Amino acid sequence: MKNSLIKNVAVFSFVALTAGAGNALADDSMEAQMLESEAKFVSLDADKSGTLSQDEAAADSALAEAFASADADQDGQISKQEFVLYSGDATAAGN
Ligand SMILES: [Ca+2]
Repeated sequence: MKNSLIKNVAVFSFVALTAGAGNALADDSMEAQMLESEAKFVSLDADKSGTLSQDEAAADSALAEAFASADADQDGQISKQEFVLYSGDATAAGN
């Protein structure tokens, strides 16, 4: 049940992006993008500590490269919040 909901959100996000994400959809697609970031975060957090170490970030070459800038408070760990912000910035820059 929960999995199919996540799948639907991912499909919706893809459709919204493909359609050029009109202004009316901005809030929804932002939310979908956040869910996507969180899912990515969970998959990278190998030891389920709730933060990404430099070793864990190494699994994603783009994140490994941007580790220092993604680690906003420079504590050597990327929190979920830092990762969501980093993902949003990366997506914005990609546009
Ligand atoms: Ca940090």
